[in-house]
Amino acid sequence: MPTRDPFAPSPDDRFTFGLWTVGNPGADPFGGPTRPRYTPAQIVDLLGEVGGVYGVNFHDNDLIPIDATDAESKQIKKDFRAALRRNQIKVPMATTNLFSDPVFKDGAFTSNDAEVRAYAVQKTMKAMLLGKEFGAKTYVFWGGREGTESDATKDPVVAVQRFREAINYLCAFSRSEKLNYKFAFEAKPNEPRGHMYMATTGNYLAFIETLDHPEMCGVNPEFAHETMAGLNFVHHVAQALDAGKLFHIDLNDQEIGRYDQDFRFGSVNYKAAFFLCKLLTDYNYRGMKHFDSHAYRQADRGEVKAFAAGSMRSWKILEDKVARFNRDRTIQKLVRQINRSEKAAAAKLAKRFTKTNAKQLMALPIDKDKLAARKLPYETLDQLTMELLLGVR
Ligand code: GCO
Ligand code: MN
Ligand code: MN
Repeated sequence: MPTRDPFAPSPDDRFTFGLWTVGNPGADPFGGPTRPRYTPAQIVDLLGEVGGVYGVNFHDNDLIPIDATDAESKQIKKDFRAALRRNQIKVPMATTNLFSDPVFKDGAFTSNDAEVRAYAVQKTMKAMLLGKEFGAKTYVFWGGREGTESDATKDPVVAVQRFREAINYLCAFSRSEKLNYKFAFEAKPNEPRGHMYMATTGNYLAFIETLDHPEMCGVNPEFAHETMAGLNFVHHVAQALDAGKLFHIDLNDQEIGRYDQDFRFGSVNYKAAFFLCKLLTDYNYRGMKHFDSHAYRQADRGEVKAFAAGSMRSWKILEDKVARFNRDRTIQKLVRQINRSEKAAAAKLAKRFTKTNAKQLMALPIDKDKLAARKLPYETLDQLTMELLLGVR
């Protein structure tokens, strides 16, 4: 009897892809497409062939070209809906393309032109309705063109104010139309703009608290985005989790200091990928895991499928590594050893401020040299982690 593949994905894993990710035709700034452009329905069929996929997400114009006629749009939706049904694939997230058309050359919600800003809000309202037609629950905002090359061109405080005005408007629209969206903001430091305003997930966590409806807003951090800037992605996700704001996540990979590579998840920084998987597992994240990446330019249709299957498989393998880490006795003993007792008198006094606690803590003799001399076997712990990851443990 063939044994079940322990790393096979299932819809329960909540893995999603985008029409623009698996449908990416392989063009780059130096050359045209290397693969045919598939229709939305063909992309859904491809994901169905891969198997185990929960959902497919889209920008308004991934589904309906910006200049489509009503008749064309009707036909595309009909074909797409049929493909979703026959492959049992859902649409959990939708978003707006506010970056490709020349009208957005200086931004959408932050453009210096008030009519461009109005057009961006109008386009987003229409795209929110389109997403709802297919059952999307999360609405992602990625401000691809919200930034500058030269700060002579825009007042950066005004830009934040304009952004807030647009988001408050759209929150109110979602509420008044009973669309029930959760908004998820996606930061990125640069590309396509020289500098983007909301460069990190932390920028958005602070911004959200200034909105009219912070409760409906969270973040969609992307592995490659913080990594491009040389930052530790896992720490950004952790802060979002702590704030109860991790509404969605974009998984892919990226080498530090390079162009925006959008590599297959797990293909470069697999140690960081492991710690991300551990974080989401330990904190029981149940949201969507969206692969925002694309296959190498050399890939044909079969290789695009291999890319999609590989993305999910790597996550499942890392989940298995996390389980091993969490039940490895030697590793867990070290973890306990390095997290020293909370029961010590000083620790208890420093836990919660009261005037009495503070007074007692002030007076308490603490031997700092003794504390400094305590063992921290971090070399051993990290080496064991590496051996586990490398498959010899
Ligand atoms: C990028 C971004 C986008 C967004 C997408 C959804 O670097 O191009 O990651 O792929 O995720 O536009 O909002
Ligand atoms: Mn990206
Ligand atoms: Mn993304």
